[in-house]
Amino acid sequence: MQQISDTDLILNTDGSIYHLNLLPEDIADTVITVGDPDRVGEVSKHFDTIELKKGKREFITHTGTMGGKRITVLSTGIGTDNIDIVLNELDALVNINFANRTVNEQLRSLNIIRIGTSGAVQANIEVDTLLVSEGAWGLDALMTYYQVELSDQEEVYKTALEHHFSNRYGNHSEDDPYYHFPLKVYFTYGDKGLLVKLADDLPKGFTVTAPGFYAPQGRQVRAKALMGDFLKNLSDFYYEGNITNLEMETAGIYGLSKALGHKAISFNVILANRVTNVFSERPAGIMEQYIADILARIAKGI
Ligand code: R1P
Repeated sequence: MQQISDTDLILNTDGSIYHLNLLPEDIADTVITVGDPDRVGEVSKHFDTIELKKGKREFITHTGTMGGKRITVLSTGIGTDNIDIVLNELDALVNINFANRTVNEQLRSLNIIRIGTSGAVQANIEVDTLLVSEGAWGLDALMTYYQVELSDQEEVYKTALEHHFSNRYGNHSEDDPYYHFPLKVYFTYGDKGLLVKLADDLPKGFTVTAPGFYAPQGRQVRAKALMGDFLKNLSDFYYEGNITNLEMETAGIYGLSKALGHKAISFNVILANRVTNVFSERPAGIMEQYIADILARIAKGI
């Protein structure tokens, strides 16, 4: 069996995985991911027991039990570059034998549940609501580095958004500043089983994962955005539905989970409405409320 090299899979001297600083026994089969390291404690304070607290850089992990079930909460930091590290290292922890550096014959499938914040791009989605991503487009480049077989429907969604953008920003003359727009888009669904088990009664949406927070999400502060009307061009895209919200991790989580055989779902706490320009008046309180709600769903559904 082929061995994975010391630099493809880096282990620390104590045998833990390089960035997450975790040993295989440190994680549960259900892993909640949050962007903000401070949110880890806000989740684990609801656990009945906590057996482990570890961390390195922005990757803080708590593992414990809730209603007799083992559960891990882990912070990813911001962006799909971090998701690349988190998903590959979580997978290595459960599916690679660190002693002989080979892939286990029996593969384990994790439940990966994102609890994150997000901005709505439709006027009728109110701040302080909870929205679940049925699927997500990645406008970042992460999944263009992996071979993932898209379903026919995923291929159709991917192409539909690419066509929409090239109609708006491409097909112009060479001296048009938008002509060289380097759009790379991918689309992946969340896990249908988890969507049913944990979020059947919740509003679903289609999410765009952006590779940045400012111009890549249509914000104009000082650095001048290249693409005029970017937010409007996202909002008015329609293919069997609109884009509902923008954030920075979901498409990477869905794409890599699919590539590695894990199940993923992304909960978005809507803190901003980008069309009406309203921001939540109680971002911490509403997140606290939804953490409790989502944990109750996990306790019941998984
Ligand atoms: C940007 O402020 C961050 O907030 C959102 C985005 O996806 C990005 O990570 O999620 P989190 O609140 O989970 O970090």
